[in-house]
Amino acid sequence: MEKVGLLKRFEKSHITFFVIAVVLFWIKTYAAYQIEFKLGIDNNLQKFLLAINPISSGLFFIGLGLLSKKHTKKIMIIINFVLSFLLYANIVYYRFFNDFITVPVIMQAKTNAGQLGDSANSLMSPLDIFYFTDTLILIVLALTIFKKASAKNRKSYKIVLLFAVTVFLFNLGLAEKDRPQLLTRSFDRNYLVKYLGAYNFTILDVIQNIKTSSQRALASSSDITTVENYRKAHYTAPNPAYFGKAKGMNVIYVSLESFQNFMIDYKMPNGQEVTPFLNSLAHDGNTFYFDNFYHQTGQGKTSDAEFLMENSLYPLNQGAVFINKAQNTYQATPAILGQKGYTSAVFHGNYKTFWNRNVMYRALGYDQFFDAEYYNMSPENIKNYGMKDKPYFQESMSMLEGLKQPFYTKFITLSNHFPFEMDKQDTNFPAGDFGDSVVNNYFQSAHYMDEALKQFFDALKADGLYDKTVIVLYGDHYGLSENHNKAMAKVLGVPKITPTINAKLQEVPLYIHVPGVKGGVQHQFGGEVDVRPTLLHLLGVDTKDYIEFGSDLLSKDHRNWALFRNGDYVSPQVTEVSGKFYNPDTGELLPNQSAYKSINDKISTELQMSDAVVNKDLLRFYTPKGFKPIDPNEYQYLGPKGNTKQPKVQTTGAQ
Ligand code: GP9
Ligand code: MN
Repeated sequence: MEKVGLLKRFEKSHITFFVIAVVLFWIKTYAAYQIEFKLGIDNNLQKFLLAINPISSGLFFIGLGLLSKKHTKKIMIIINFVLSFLLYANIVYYRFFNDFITVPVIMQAKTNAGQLGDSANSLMSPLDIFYFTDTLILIVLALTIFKKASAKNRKSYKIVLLFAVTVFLFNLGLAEKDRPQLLTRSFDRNYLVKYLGAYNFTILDVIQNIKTSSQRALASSSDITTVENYRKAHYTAPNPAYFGKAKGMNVIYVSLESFQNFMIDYKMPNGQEVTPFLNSLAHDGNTFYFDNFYHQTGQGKTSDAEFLMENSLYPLNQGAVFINKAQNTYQATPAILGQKGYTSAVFHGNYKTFWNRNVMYRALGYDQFFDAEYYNMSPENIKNYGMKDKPYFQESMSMLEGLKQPFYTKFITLSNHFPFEMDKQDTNFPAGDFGDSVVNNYFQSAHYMDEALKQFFDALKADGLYDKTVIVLYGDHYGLSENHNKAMAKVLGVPKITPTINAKLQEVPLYIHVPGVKGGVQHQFGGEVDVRPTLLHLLGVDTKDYIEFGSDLLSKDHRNWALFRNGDYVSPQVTEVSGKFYNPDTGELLPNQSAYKSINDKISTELQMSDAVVNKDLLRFYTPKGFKPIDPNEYQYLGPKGNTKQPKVQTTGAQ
């Protein structure tokens, strides 16, 4: 009898409810880790850490309910729901970006709100209700078995807190053992989640963001001197054979949405080329085509690529520069060329607030921004994020022709965007058959983009612009994330995607067409950061006085490597992935790993220098010779009725 009574009392205590809540939360989180995230678990210690890392968060947060005598269960359920929501948001985000949500990403969500809807829907499934089952079970338990349970005392939270901290320190200690400097060298969010868990990651992220915003406040003009010295030591002098060869010409940049280099010359099983136009351009001998060129974007995707190309600075480790650092001082290409008589404009079939472009373009010095408001956004003309590439280029022509020459322009395509679905009437190209609908679709949308580009080139030839314009085409970032590696192995005809193949999949094509200049296939390694000095040198603008991190791809002294924003590295001899060095040709680990440690130092310094410029807003302390600092307030994009460079007007500020 007594035993049964004890059991009954035990069952009905809040502590039991709490323990059940933590255990369910733990199981759910661990299941999510296994099902949703590819964290690269290498050894038993990592397996163990992954299994225990949700415990401290569960104890700490759900335990907060114990502080209230009256509403213990209610608070625990609410906290459980909030944590479940955070986990689920990370899951949906990861399904697309292969990455975790950070504070700046949340800021972005505000800016991009409403337009991400379609992508998000395609990433969710009814089965996802599983990630909320623990919350549902707790609600049922609270209303039934534990209905009458009442709290005994509040002291229990102190014990729980002590327990949570101990578990966390134990967890951190083991993690640091496996990965020294885990917290300081946080280039890769996967590592933090793998070792410390998705929830602790968010806490660390919040702390880190508070730290970065204080960096700007604490920076002073002396900070730029270190960067200036670094820059001087790494300046690559132009190649006299190309310097000024495009002087006075117009410039057209085309951002090829999600377009990866493996597509060039790729043939479908029936022998059909996917991108015949881009293939012919790669081999026409009159265009520079770079076949070892890498994207270096982070969470800011398209906008990060834009940032790299026009500033020759690296984007941020977290969030988009376009969103978080749009108030900084820049010395970007549109501003530089603007002071040399160029008119600058962007053409994009999406609304101007996306990626905070309308604010950032002012800081970059763009005279005009032809956004969705200038296009016929009828239902048959739009898909995904905006205008389909064919009507987009077609409608852009009259606006382009209306610009005062010489012009510096950027076209941002959209059709080849995840999930790469096409309207039936827009394609008769066969989809792939690789057992993954996203990968299968990719071939159709890339083919469509290729046709649109051909049409654009034909239009430029027809109106005579082609012969006086430098045209730069670049893939902005990968389109098929690691989540599709199984199908990608089939696409590439390899048994599996190894770390070196995966690094190679980050290649995007770069083309530079200069009228009257012989081009050809270029094998040197480089990345998006290198394009600005290459272009400015072609236009006859020396870059010596600019704070930039790229190296002219056509220079004889071009450095032959590229780094990725997560700290990985590629060169003809070495591929570094997550701190391990591989032979790029065989994919095997290189013997004597420690011999390559200097690569790590080289890339860390380079990223730190660039990050200092961006995070501390250092360009406000530096003006290159011959450059006049621009005032973003002088640029406004008022839509089709009043879009022009304006005298000082009130700014709205998007943040
Ligand atoms: C949206 C377009 C796509 O305007 O640039 O952005 P992405 O999702 O590729 O960054
Ligand atoms: Mn993009």
